[in-house]
Amino acid sequence: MSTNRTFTMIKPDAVEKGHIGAILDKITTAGFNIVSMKLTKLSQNEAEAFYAVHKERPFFGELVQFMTRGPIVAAILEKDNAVDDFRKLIGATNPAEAVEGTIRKLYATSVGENAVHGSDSDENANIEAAFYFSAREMY
Ligand code: FUP
Repeated sequence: MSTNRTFTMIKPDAVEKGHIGAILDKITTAGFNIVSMKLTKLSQNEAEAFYAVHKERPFFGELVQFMTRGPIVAAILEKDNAVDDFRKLIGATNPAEAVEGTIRKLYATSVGENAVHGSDSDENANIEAAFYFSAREMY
């Protein structure tokens, strides 16, 4: 996968509240092309594997419980400078610190239930995209 791609999830809190459409609109209006997308649900094992980097953190159990409580939308997005530009579009992990107009400022409720994920590097974007999508699902 080229380095102008990033990976995102619309998390269970935002899906439950009916924000899929509004969030996808923000994403495409900001100039990202959707090159892969699916509505899916993580199992306990899948959530633990996806967030393995956080497994020693005190919030790990809560994070896995949250991420498995309902469906998510997983997507690969394409744009110049995708990883950094998408992190700007979603805002800080804690919505209280997120800039006005960012997706987390608009739709997140707490540091845990923060509406969306965005990869933090090209390397992780590749790993995370491959977690959800086969090569033939990346358009
Ligand atoms: P981000 O890259 O902004 O998604 O944030 P991190 O990689 O630091 O954290 C990953 C996920 O862990 C966050 F989306 C939510 C969860 N988290 C908590 O629940 N509590 C914390 O104190 C920090 C992160």
